[in-house]
Amino acid sequence: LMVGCSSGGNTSAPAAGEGGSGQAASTDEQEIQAKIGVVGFLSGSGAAYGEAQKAGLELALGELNEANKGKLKIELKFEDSAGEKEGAINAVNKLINQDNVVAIIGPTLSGEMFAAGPVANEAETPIFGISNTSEGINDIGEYVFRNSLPESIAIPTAMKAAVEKNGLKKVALIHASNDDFSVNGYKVMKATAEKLGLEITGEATFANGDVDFSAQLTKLKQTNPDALLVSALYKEGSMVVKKARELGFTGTILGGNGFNNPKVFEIAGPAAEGLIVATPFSPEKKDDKVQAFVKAFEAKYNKKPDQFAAQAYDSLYIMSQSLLAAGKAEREELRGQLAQLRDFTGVSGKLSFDEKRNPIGDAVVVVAKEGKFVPFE
Ligand code: 1QQ
Repeated sequence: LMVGCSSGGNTSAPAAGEGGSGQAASTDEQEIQAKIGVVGFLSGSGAAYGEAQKAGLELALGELNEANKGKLKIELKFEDSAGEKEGAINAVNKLINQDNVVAIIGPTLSGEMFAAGPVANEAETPIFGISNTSEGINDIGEYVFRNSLPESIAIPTAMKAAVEKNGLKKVALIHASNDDFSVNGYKVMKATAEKLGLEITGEATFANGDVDFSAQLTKLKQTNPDALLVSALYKEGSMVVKKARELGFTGTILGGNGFNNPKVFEIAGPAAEGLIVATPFSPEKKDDKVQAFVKAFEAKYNKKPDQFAAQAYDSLYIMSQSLLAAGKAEREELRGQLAQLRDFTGVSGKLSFDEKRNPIGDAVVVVAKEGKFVPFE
């Protein structure tokens, strides 16, 4: 295995692990040089997720390197996985073995983490999911962390609110059967429907990459549900919403974490109106920390941050805090500090972590209204 050290090769700081004794000078306080890899869905059908994550990370990077001057300098190395398991595995291997990163943030999709997480875990390199919401992510191994709120918390929150306010009794379910996240979300939706005593009138599936959903939606509409529950990524999910409205479905539509991106409004257009989703982050939240983040994000990018940007932003603050506590950019020490995380308040809310490093937090329920998500109340 590689020595678990990282340092910026182009700086004057001693490069621990690169020849010599591998020891940094201990006489004076050296600025810690930490190279962190990022694996993101930066191109392809879900590129808006990766773009939001990159924007959130780069905003946090600027703030942290300024605030930590003389103590810690973080460098980010981005790799594009294009949302593919193979791409994520290759990126993780490269970051660990070639770039010698101290930790990895990402990959974006749960399915990618299920594929690439074991590689990082085997190489004893911390890997930190910022958007992996499926059950079982932390079971990959003790080097695997995440700050993304699981669907098992978010979806029941949204469904309970929708049942209460919209009086739902009968629901139909549709999901992408070739995506781990969408399958997990569907399972949570189904279990929650059963728990809430809702009648399931019908179920249908599609595959990521599909563009025609009329057959499935025509059939589901005929079962006369009060609500359509959609577990999908934004591209297919938004097309499903659009088609359901085109076919004349007027009931409630509720989706999972995949819908928490402004692309939904671009793809679904006015058909997005009324769509209900749960998220740990809302740029509307009346909280000083959230509003300072939204302001800084808007100043830098001229748009509001979404949940993916917020969780990415928070993750670098967690990394910074843990690296400073570790006192060096070393994989094992960093893992130890991350594992000690018991609670953290970021812009995406207050999180606590259970003994399996799973985040526990509150979701807010939002509804699409005139091109943006607003609190569902
Ligand atoms: C997961 C998700 C997706 C919506 C991330 C883009 O939550 O894959 O777990």
